[in-house]
Amino acid sequence: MTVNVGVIGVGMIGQDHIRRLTHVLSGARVAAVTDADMERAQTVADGLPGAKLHKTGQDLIEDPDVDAVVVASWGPTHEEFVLACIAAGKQVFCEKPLATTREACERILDAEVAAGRRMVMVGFMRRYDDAYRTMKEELAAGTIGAPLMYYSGHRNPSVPPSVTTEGVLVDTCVHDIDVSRWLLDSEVVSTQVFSPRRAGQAADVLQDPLLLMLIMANDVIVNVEAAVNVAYGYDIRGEVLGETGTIELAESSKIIVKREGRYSGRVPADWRERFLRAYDTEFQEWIDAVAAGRSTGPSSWDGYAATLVCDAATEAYRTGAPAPVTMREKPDLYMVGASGDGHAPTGTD
Ligand code: NAD
Ligand code: ISE
Repeated sequence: MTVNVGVIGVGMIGQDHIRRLTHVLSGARVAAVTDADMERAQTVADGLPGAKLHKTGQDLIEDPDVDAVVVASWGPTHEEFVLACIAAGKQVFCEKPLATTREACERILDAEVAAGRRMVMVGFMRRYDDAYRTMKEELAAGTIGAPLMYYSGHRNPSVPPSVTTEGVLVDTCVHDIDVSRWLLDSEVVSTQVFSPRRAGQAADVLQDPLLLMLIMANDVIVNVEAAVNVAYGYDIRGEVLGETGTIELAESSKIIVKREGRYSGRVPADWRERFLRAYDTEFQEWIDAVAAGRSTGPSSWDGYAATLVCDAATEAYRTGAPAPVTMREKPDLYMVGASGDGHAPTGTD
């Protein structure tokens, strides 16, 4: 079966996902696109033989020729489109964030629970990265005993001057928050934000770097370092300290060159390069699940949890004090094994 995918939002990541759906992966084709910028949508549609152009996301979702939907528009628009997909009974891949407020995420949880089946996958692609997956397997195997602390380094070469400190917590640290919950199989119960000496090249309004502490329900403490103007490249780091050893992400360069008494490797330019394979795997698993009539991957619950932690981190940054994370009870639908989620445990109670 070929899954006919409709894509809402054809900006930077929307176009990258269209490229992989069209040229890299199997079992899917892009059948329809839309964007608030109709000129951009038209240009993208012109490059996709047979793809329809819709005026709005709602029109695209209602199109009977669209089997499943990718939402890659701006964060505040996600709730509307995800709810419409659930109402239409269509599987939806939603780029992070699931939605931008607690209330919006809860409306999505309520709708999915009322529908009685999972239809939403959130784009937390790190869970599909080989290195992170191996790290999780080693942790589960008990190779280094119980995890005690986790360091998550997230460095971007630069960000546009419009990016705010809150934006870094919500848009960048959200990945560290999700991967921490997933790796450590535990929810975040409170968070605190520290402001180190500012980088001279950061815009005046921006606190860069940031240090975010996450206290997990299982007492592990996570130390997230977000630095978004490091200039030298896109550098993602991770190290778990366990009772009897450590596990860390290796350097991602494919080769190391040694010459004239020095050695060097490539630092990825951006998230597209660093997580290229992870995005491919993420989408292939989603397509395969949609074709098989089941759900997979990070759920609405995972999107909800991440948004709550981002909210708490924003509050902690504002006050300088620790901020608690309060969650509603986890519905049965999101318990491991309850929804056909064959891998990548999301049972982060
Ligand atoms: P972008 O600004 O390049 O593209 C977003 C597009 O959505 C634009 O073309 C815009 O016109 C369109 N849009 C906005 N509102 C719309 C609406 N109501 N209907 C239809 N289209 C609408 O942004 P981007 O960098 O591609 O980010 C898009 C989403 O992907 C964001 O939620 C972002 O957080 C997420 N993202 C995820 C990753 C990741 O690593 N997983 C990386 C980058 C972006
Ligand atoms: C971007 O939106 C992403 O999701 C990237 O993965 C992240 O590294 C970057 O900081 C964000 O702006």
